[in-house]
Amino acid sequence: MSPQHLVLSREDNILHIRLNRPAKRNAINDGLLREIEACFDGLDASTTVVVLSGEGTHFCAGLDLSEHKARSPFEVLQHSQWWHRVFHKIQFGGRPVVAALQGAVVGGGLELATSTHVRVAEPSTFYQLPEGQRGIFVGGGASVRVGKIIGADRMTEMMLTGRSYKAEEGQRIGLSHYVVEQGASLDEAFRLARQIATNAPLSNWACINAVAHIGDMSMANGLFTESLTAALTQSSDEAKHRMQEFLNRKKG
Ligand code: 1HE
Repeated sequence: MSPQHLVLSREDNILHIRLNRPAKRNAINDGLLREIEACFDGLDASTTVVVLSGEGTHFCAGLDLSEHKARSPFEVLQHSQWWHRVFHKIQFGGRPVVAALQGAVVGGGLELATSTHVRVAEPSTFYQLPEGQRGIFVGGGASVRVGKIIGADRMTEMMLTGRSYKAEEGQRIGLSHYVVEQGASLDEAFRLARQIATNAPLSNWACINAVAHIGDMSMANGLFTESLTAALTQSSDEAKHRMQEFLNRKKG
């Protein structure tokens, strides 16, 4: 069944997932989350990189507050864990995900953005965690992912004061990796995605998975895991072929 809240398209091995609820500023309701999950569950070998963007003037306004209903503590816990599962699939699905950002990247929208690997922002982009103002707490992984990027201390201040970081400041603290001209984030995201698609898929998989997991380990376990990952990648036929290709190159 074709998705209702997403537009999907493809350029060679790059899958473009576009959040498509611009009238609601791409707020994430259960339907949209379900469709994002189905997309990442359904990735096949022909997809080596994903570009994620939002239709309209805002990337994503976070949790769809109009879907709020009284839930028991256990139901809230399960709902939050569903968000975690979906964003885990984005971060660890083995495909680099490049996000094109503009306008609001707030609440659950920031949680979504920080589950991607490369983030390109436009000057209109702003980042906020307004959960405190809404009387709730983050539930889609921000305390781990945003906390890791900007630090627990800065995230606490951001939530307490409702502070909004503009595009340039956001780049400075790591919320995006690039800031480009207004209207140019999607083109730049595709340019980067095409570049990433030329890497060996196994190396991309290792960059995504090993770096994040090693970051959670002790030094000894991290170094051991790095060696195992090096063993896996360097002994592949593709690595041998690519290294030989480099050595055989003709200098112009
Ligand atoms: C929404 C949502 C939403 C817009 N849920 N409907 N997120 C927030 O607290 C952010 C709330 N939204 C905003 O602050 C603003 O809408 C924006 C800064 C993103 C955009 O402002 P603007 O002036 O362009 O649009 P607008 O007029 O505020 O909104 C346009 C429509 O989108 C309007 O609906 P309409 O039917 O009246 O036209 C808004 O109601 C609707 N809309 N944002 C529902 N979020 C896993 S836990 C995660 C917890 C969180 O994410 S908490 C943060 C929630």
